[in-house]
Amino acid sequence: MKKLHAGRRLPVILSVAFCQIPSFSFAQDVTNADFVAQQRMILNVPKPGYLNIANHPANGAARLLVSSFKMFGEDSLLAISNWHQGVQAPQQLHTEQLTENITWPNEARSVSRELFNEEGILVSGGFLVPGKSTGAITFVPWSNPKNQQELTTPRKGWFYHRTEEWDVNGDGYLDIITARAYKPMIGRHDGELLWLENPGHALQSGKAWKEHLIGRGPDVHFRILPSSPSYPLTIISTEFSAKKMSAYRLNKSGEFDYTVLDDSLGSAFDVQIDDLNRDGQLDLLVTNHEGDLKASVFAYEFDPISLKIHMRHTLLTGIETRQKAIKSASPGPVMTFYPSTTEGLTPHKPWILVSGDGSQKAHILVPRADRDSKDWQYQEHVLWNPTSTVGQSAVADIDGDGRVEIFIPAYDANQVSVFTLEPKL
Ligand SMILES: [Ca+2]
Ligand SMILES: [Ca+2]
Ligand SMILES: [Ca+2]
Repeated sequence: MKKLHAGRRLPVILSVAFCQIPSFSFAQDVTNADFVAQQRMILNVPKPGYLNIANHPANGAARLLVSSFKMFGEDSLLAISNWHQGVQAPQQLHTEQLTENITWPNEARSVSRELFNEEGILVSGGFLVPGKSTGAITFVPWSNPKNQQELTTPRKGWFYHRTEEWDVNGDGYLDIITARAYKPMIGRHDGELLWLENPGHALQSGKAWKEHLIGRGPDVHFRILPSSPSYPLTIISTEFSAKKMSAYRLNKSGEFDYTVLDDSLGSAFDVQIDDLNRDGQLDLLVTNHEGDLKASVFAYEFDPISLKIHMRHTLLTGIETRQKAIKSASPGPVMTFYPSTTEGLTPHKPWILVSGDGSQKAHILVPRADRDSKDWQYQEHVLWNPTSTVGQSAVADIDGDGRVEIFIPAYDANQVSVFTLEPKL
């Protein structure tokens, strides 16, 4: 573990367990996979908002990255390590504060070594609260996290949630695609999808990367369609303020064509791309973020070439927002995952983890008919009900024992709960 800077606050530790809490079972309708979720421990972590898993380049060992932010004072990016004995022994875990110099860190994720010629974490930051609304995209190198580099030029009141990489201009250097939002307390909101041009040889110059506007509207989340010879660079974006899901596609003249995919889903929030029903065709997995019973999780069957939507399926709706603060809404980020990495135990269709945000729960959606690609029904299970805002969760077999762990952040409760999915044999 890296030594902290002299004079810095010590890293916040740690982890008191509720080990072996009585488990509950779910997936009783899944014929080939039947699992019990065991709550293994609860880590005490200040204001955890976004979680992610990253492998440290030195030894490949998994780190749980925690983006920790609050209304006032310093925010921080934490890395929790030593998991090889950790799920049984929470007192063995180490928590390292990688940086406290990023304003309101949102998504933090490992990036391709190609981008910066060294391993590190790319952090999207900022949020609409006063004093924290001017965000940035920041690279934090594993070798020296204090030597972080901002890739964006500060722009007052604009903040970022997600990044992806793609060589947009085809010069051989991966660029960064991101979206940013402008949401003053009073006045007009705005959103921009943009790409940041990798300067190549000037990587370590410390200068911000050149910004190129792709389009107005996308403000929080997006995903790039997987590369295909059948279509050029295509970005599926959510437009939270404009209440739309849309697509931007690079055309031959280097501009981006715009297509509205759905303008009736409410305030569009997260989007992921996966083949949900395992019919061989990619689908879109999308959440909105609504304070009333419109709060939903949707799946879209679509044609990635024509970008025509064939069918929208509502996987979960009527999600109750229990958080009482102004603008509270549900759900938050969504992801697909498999409950096991062991051959023979892995179901055909992926499961879905919904971070509830204002619902104050973590919801798991299990396909009702694992082998029927025409069936879009899901059984909802509440994995955890911490009565606290639930931020972005993470899934990985973190200790490498073949059983999958699920990590859920409870923001207001200053807790991260760790579950293991046990196959019922
Ligand atoms: Ca490039
Ligand atoms: Ca499909
Ligand atoms: Ca495990």
